[in-house]
Amino acid sequence: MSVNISGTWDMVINVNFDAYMVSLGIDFATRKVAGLLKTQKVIEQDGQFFTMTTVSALRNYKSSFKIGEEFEEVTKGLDNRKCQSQVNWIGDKLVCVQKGEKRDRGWTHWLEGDELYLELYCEGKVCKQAYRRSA
Ligand code: 1AG
Repeated sequence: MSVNISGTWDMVINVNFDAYMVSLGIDFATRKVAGLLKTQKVIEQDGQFFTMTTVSALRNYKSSFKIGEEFEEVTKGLDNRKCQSQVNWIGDKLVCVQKGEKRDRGWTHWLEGDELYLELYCEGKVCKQAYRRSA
């Protein structure tokens, strides 16, 4: 039995997002605007199938995948790179590895109490985010 992280989640904490964006080569002006965003995660989870939509005032980013199956991810509207991505449960953590031009790239989602956590990492930089269920 895996954890159920489905739902609509509002960002409450966002630490080191700027450094993560720098590691992805995002320009200064875009970083300044993106850094102000309070994003929402809309997560649909149906067994092994997931759709995650990151919603913001600037743009949205949608990704769909099946656990354990590599897929081509194009980070459209973000850094616009192609990755060979794969998501797996490692214990109670949902771990994504994004193989591509950037080394050590990926993310991890997990639940802790009532909060959903997300760590986004790229080339040694780690952004830590927390979300609460949307009212
Ligand atoms: C993700 O979450 C990506 C979530 O995979 C978006 C996080 C960072 C964005 C990366 C680089 C910034 C590039 C451009 C900035 C412009 C706009 C920012 C918009 C942010 C919201 C779309 C992992 C998982 C779901 O939760 O894939």
